[in-house]
Amino acid sequence: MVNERYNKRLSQLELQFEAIISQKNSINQRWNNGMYERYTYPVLTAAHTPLSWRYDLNQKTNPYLMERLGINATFNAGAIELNEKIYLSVRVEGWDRKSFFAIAESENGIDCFKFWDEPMLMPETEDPDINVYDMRLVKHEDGWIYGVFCTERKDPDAPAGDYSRAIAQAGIARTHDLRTWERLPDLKTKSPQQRNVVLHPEFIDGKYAFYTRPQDNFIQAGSGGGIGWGLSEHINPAVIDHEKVIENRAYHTIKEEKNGEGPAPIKTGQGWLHLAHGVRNTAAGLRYVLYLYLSDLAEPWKVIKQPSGYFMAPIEEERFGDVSNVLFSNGWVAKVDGTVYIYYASSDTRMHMATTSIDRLLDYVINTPEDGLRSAASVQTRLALIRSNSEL
Ligand code: M1P
Repeated sequence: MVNERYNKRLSQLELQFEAIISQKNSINQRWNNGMYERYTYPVLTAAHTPLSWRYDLNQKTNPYLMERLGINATFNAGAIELNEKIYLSVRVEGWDRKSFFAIAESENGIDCFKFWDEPMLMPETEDPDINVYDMRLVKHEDGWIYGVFCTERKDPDAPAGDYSRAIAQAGIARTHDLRTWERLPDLKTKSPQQRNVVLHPEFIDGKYAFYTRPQDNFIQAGSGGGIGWGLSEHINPAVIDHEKVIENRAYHTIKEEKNGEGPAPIKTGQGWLHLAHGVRNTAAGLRYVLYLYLSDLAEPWKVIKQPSGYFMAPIEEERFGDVSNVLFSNGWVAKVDGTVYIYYASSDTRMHMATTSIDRLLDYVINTPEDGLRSAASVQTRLALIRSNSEL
């Protein structure tokens, strides 16, 4: 018998889905600060995932057309440009809280992102990952595309009954086509926890270089934290013997609690441009914002410019989600004409994008005053601005 209700609901779902994935995007004119343009609509949400990932579309086995395997969020995506298209390696989180990776592609990188037919099949090591997330995609000068991501497993030393203590480490995989992945051993460092590990795109003295984030425990940086730097002779396996912190946390700043490298840095004539996240505590919980810094071209571990404050913080709907008050970015693309596409997630829920340029980012990092670290110093910085304006 034809189930009319089923058919009607399915066509509605299909229509809604088509409307979502073909939505055109445009610059949000209300938020122009000269540094970048935010776009009006999120580029990816849970509703962008194909219906066939969430619904059993067989009327016989799913007569009520139930969404049994829903998707909770699509966020924290790595980004890469290949064959003039933009590809995002998206953190897709199911209703079961497990994250996995899936590639979404777009012709223009601004709208109409579509997920590939199936999620990524990431091989496991002999110690299976419990959860994987936040992949940074890097075209390395060795010829491979690397995906470096967080692999999380239950802490074997957690006391009985503690089901939240986890160990985070950096998983490493490589590919040539984003479809077939070779999993390499996890990065070895001396730190008990690693998250936000990023592979530098070039060899340094013939070695692989990583930005790391050593941490004492799963959530708190403790005595650790700060963006670290370490070299490894090989990538298979990658082992860092000496890790040094190059971008520190600091009291009463946007990165007081912790910070972490975002995507791999962009090479410019004036140094390596870095996008990172800074975290501070508030009465309402942790607040994650994005900031920029510049490091030396020949010695990328030497930070040469640190503008004060944040570059981007959550606004409007970006403020709300599963983990509210969070902006996080692990993907950006520098195009040949100098345009930069920044892909960022809000509140661990959805993906957005903003456009800017290498010139503007360099102007921002080089000419924005540093943090004086005291209210009186901030007043002096602002007074200098006001007084030079009054002389115009
Ligand atoms: O929930 C906010 C972010 O928390 C973690 O980032 P960090 O290690 O810097 O605290 C990550 O789990 C990240 O995925 C998440 O967006």
